[in-house]
Amino acid sequence: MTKLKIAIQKSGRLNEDSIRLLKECGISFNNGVNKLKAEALNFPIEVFFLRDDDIPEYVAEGVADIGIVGENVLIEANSDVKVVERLGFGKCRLSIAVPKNEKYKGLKDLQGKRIATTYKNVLQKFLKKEKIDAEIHEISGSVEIAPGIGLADAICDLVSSGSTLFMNGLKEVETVLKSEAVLVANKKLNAKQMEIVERLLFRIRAVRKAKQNKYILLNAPNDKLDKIIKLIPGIKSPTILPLADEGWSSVHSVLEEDEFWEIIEKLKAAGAQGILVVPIEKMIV
Ligand code: PRT
Ligand code: ZN
Repeated sequence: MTKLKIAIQKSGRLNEDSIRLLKECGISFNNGVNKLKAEALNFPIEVFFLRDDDIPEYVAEGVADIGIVGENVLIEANSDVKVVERLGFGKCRLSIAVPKNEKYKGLKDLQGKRIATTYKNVLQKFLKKEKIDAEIHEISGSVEIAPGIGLADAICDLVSSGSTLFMNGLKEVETVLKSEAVLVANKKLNAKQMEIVERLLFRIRAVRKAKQNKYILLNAPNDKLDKIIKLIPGIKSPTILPLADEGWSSVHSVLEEDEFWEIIEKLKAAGAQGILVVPIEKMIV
């Protein structure tokens, strides 16, 4: 039987979310503590636990068929793989930061400066595109301390909350790249392997869609139903069931997370009562 080899990060920021995603897709396997690989028990995949930096090349060379990796690592590595899906976790940005007391008016201020980074290739391309001639110092870690020890005038590093920059007396001045975890695939998968990728993708999309939506139940007086129904579009249209209490109905529907609070406020104002909001586990539309 054909099995697909998926590479995920062994430990680090993407490890837990990658494992969680696969488990939410109903795939069970052992978590890979002190292990290089684990076989799924109920889905034709084998999970490889690797350093994130190795994943793009392993997938490009077919050692693994697919992988989960940060776009930042992928773009830096410039490997020949296909991005099949953006996964919505591991979000961060690759940014340029300078000492916070430095006056910074724009990219021209970086001209002739020394910038420390672990993302040499991405930074080089960015500076070239912006026609800035700066000196790139490639270092392998703790980039944020480089200006403090006189190694560089600026840094280019990943930022999520910004607290690392703040604690090191730096301020973010330019975004070079926005990144999130992506599912990548080898470009030469055969039809059988692609079929497994499609099955996995179907599950991933159902899980992600469910997270972006909530199931909502509420009671409404019948004379307000029209107004309330207009507020909640639902997948097709809301389900309306009569309550035992005459003159009242129960309305069931699905709301998107983004517009959720705004709609709840409007529903209350329109006369809805007993509003229940329930998470959705999987959503196939
Ligand atoms: O051991 P391995 O090589 O596999 O892991 P790693 O140490 O190289 O990577 P890891 O686990 O730190 O990050 C894995 C991936 O998570 C990255 O490639 C990004 O795609 C993603 N990611 C998301 C981040 C961050 N957010 C992030 N904030 N990766 C690193 N950081 C670091 C950043 O480098 C800086 O040191 O966190 C610090 C800044 O965080 P804030 O919150 O203070 O801004
Ligand atoms: Zn790494």
